[in-house]
Amino acid sequence: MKRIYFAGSIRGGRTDAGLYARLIRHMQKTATVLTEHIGSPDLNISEQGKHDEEIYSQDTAWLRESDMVIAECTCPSLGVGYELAYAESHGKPCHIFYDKTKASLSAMLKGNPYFHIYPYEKEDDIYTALDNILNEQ
Ligand code: 6IA
Repeated sequence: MKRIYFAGSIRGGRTDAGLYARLIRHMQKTATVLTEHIGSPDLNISEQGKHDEEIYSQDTAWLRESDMVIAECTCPSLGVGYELAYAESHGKPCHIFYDKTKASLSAMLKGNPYFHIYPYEKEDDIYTALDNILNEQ
């Protein structure tokens, strides 16, 4: 099974946590999602500092082990931006989704031809694109 690193906002804001959980559940039908906690409704985002080195070390290890990165970028997140640059530097395919009715993606992602960008209007559009991505690579 393919190993997916799913990236979504945590300290950048949890508005889309429910969407992340639905996307993760969908991908888990055909792939292994290394970061299923991203969709968890009870991440304590006010907790600061204590475990940050462990989180960085674990997440960068998972990025290196992954076959590809799927990122949901409607809610801007410094961590997700960092992860995408890290994945690019390790040659991992990166697929970036964002709701074009709600957000304007950073030029640093949109302007980089390395990234596969999927602006969407309806959540259903994401599942179709995800199925194509997971079947192709
Ligand atoms: O800057 P952000 O926090 O929005 O960055 C989100 C991205 O960084 C996600 O795609 C995660 O892969 C990673 N990340 C950030 N915080 C955590 C985390 N925290 N655990 C795992 N990955 C993380 C646990 C809870 C914490 C708030 C104490």
